[in-house]
Amino acid sequence: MSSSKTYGVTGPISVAKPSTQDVQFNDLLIAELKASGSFESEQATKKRVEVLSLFQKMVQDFVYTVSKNKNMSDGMAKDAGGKIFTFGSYRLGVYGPGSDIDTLVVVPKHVSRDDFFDVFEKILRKRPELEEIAAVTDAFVPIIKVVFSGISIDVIFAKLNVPKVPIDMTLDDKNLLKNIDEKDMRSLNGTRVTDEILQLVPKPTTFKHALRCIKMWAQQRAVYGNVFGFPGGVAWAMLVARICQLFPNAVSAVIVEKFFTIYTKWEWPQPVLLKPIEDGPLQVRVWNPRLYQNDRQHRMPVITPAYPSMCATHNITQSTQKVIAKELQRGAEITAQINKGEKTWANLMERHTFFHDYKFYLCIVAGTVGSDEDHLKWSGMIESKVRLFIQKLELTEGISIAHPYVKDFSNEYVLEEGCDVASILNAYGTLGGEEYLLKLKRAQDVSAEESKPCKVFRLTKLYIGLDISLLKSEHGGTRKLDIQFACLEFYNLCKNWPSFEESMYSILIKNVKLLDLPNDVYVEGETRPSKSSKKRK
Ligand code: 3AT
Ligand code: MN
Ligand code: MN
Repeated sequence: MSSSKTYGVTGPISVAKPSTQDVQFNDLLIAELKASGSFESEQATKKRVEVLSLFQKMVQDFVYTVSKNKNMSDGMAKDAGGKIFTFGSYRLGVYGPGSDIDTLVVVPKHVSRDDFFDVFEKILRKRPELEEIAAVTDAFVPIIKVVFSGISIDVIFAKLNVPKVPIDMTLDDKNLLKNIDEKDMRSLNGTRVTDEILQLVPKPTTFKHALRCIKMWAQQRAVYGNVFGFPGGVAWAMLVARICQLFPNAVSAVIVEKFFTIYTKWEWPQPVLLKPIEDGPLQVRVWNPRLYQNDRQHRMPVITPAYPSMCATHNITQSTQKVIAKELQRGAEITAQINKGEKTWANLMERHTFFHDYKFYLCIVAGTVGSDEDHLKWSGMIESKVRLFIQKLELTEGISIAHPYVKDFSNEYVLEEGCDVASILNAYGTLGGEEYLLKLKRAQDVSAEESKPCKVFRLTKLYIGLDISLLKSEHGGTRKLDIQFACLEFYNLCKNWPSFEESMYSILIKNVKLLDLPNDVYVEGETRPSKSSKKRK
């Protein structure tokens, strides 16, 4: 079936049907996705569907219970409804064996967020399938995280200003956003955006397979992750969706190829839009670079389709943009070669070489003497600020790229007698420090009973690769790079955290040369760079 409807803000570039060669090209792509474990088994997917239908029942049970408590009649309490929606990779149809299910519980106006964290949580706790549960009531988007029948499920909540939420309810009507609070609006956003994306692509299956490929590529190449200034899942999805609109009849492999050729030529900061930006009934900001100075600073804007439209890539910095551009270029070259039979899809997905590529790295170490939860808050806060540090580094003379790595590394050591926090902090993150650290007791190697009397020092490290352009001073000699100012500002920013306590939390930024990178940043089978390897920039 070919599509005649026009999708997006311009007409298609080509409506050509796939050639025999396109189909072969595509078969190879699907085979590669299967071989690398992108899809889960049919049985596992069936399990997800069953769990979701059970959750739907629990949500109705929840709304019914609260309604009855409010003295509603049995009929009215039943009619009040309640519905579970999904978003994230599950909703987009690009989930793998390790994915969670992101869900949204939507309820009518007489059911409150407090009821969700009380009545609904109790309903969850009663289930024998429940393996883990953690509620975070004070987050930007409050959430209950559970592991249920072996599946991780994130549950968020939204209350609508309507008397009932029937089972056939959809969330596309923007008037539903009237008179609801900000937390509810934020919670609704994920589902509203993913639902719209799926409606705005001509062939959902083609889109899903192409997106699986781009997600895998972006993860392997370490250009996936909003926190550190790269596009996240939703942004990559919209980028792929736009290409699907431009080539409505193409197979996934061609979409992937066009993805690279089009985005290597894209004239940023021209935005990627899936439909014209809509006005709406609320006093909320809609992305508009003509109106807002802030929005003009977005380097590679990718705009969400659901009202109120926002930029999903506002975190991209000068450096991460350069890194993304280089990866897109590589993708364009390799897909062209795959087309000629000179390379394979597996070549496109080869792992990045971040820990080989730079002569100099910075390592940010966050340490906590305290609970796991304390450390998660401290290190999470630091991670969320790394982007600002990157921007400061970019302004430092002599730095042409400050490239953040998209994953952190963590460890926990038992503080026995004779080992101190400062020495561990100094040793962590370098090859030179490894010998010292190996002698320490790791918390994961001792039983809870054994480590109880001792304190545990928890550490997380993050790496930034630096591309340094040599500086010449006025007198002809080379000037030293001075990152003191950027570091100092970052220390201050982190230590200004309201829960900061000098006795509990530490942070240290260190210079690490390529050959002094520790072993744990390399994966099995990856050879460490050596003095003779000439791969360095
Ligand atoms: P997986 O297949 O689950 O790995 P995903 O795309 O579903 O990939 P997540 O489950 O992490 O990724 O996130 C789903 C959506 O939830 C994406 C984003 O809109 C929202 N989200 C994730 N983490 C946060 C967060 N810390 N704060 C607010 N929203 C978040
Ligand atoms: Mn998810
Ligand atoms: Mn999730």
